[in-house]
Amino acid sequence: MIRKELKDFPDDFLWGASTSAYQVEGAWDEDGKGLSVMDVGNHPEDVTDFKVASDHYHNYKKDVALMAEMGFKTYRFSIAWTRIIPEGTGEINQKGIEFYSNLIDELLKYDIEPLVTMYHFDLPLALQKKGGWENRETVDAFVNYAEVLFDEFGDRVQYWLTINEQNMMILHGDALGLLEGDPDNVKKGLYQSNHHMLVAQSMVFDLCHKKLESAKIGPAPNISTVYPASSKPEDVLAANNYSSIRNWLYLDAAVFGRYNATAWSFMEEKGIIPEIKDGDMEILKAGKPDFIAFNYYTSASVEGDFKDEKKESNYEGDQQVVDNEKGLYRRHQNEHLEKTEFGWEIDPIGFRTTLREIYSRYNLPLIVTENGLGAYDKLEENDKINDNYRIDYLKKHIKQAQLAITDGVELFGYCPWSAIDLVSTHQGINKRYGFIYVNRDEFDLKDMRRIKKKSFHWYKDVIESNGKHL
Ligand code: BGP
Repeated sequence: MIRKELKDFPDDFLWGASTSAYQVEGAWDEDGKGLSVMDVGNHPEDVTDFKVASDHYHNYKKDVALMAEMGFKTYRFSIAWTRIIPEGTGEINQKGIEFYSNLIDELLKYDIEPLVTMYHFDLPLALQKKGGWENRETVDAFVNYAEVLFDEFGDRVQYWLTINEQNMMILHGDALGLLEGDPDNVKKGLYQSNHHMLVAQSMVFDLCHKKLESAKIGPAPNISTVYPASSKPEDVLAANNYSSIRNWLYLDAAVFGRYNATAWSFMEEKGIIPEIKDGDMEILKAGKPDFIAFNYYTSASVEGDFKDEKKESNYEGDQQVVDNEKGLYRRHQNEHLEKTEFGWEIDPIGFRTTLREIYSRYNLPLIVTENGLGAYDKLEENDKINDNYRIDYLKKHIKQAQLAITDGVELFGYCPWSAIDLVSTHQGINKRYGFIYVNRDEFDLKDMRRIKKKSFHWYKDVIESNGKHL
């Protein structure tokens, strides 16, 4: 095989890392913050809730200083809607504005570009009580909230992300603590919610461009390449089905302003077509993203053979495990991939393929807003955390990102999950992802001190060398 000469990461490449408000901040009811669905969600009892999390709210200066020490060019964080507008609509909470304003200033002090997610799973509870995203009024509430963010922070924030992992909220809402009961019974409402989110997102793209001359905005779904279990045509078709329903439904709407035909026919077949109001499709067409942000942890594999009915129910309540859709696709165990301690398959080459697939389909600049490995890190003597497995995972993925750049993909940033340890969506604080260790356990808050992991020093060197030292 001919070995390609690798292209360098661009000089202004945005190296950084990510977090989300409810998973890292804590201070769940302080300074006028309203309740979000995450504060009251159906959370597993054997792991911590999100009330204190990593207490970033009170430690943001310390945390940002550590990010600066690593050399971050960007920091992707989310704003808690309920800190800004506690009830989702209506009154604005100045203390919430102040917190994010200070955080942004702190980042800019170190020349770290803020990359802001407007909404990362934590819908205001007040809106949920009125039907959440199923209620059309939530569209206006989101647009109004976005306008407040643009007015308050638009002078300092250049990069905006609308909705984190809309596709995972629709496909795996129960794993994320968003839904109760049998997901099948709520599907119709979900796809109505999905439509409203798509409309709201497009309106916000448009609003951003109207209000802020040089700002850039994009969606942030979780995108993974989908492998067929074999070259059997049924399997290939199943992979195509799953990719349309999992990936392209979301990005086709965000970028092309239309529904993906395969996903539409799936909704038709299931009787879950959303109500589309006059003018909605025009709204979808009008709002355009400037780039695509996406999260990638692993690839997916499916098969299309449904003869063995016994294998039908496999649902594991995890956002990275395929939930079978009878007659369309069924999860396949990819025997070529190793797994993390938490059962997520590790697939760096799949990352390169995913980057290529997205870029060739949409031709927009890409930024990776999550990628990483959750593990039970061990705090050893003298405050050492030897997270070699994390370094190995990230190294392999960065290598593949560079190969994708060499393939011609326009990639302008990489933000692994997560900058600092935080509470996982449903598996607690001990499923750790950070470069910075937070000294607490599920139910013992200890001293919450920050400790640099081995990966901290490694990533610092990666950034310093612009990806040359891996
Ligand atoms: C994504 C979410 C994040 C994050 C990550 C890791 O789906 O956007 O919020 O938590 O997955 O998942 P987990 O926390 O379940 O390990």
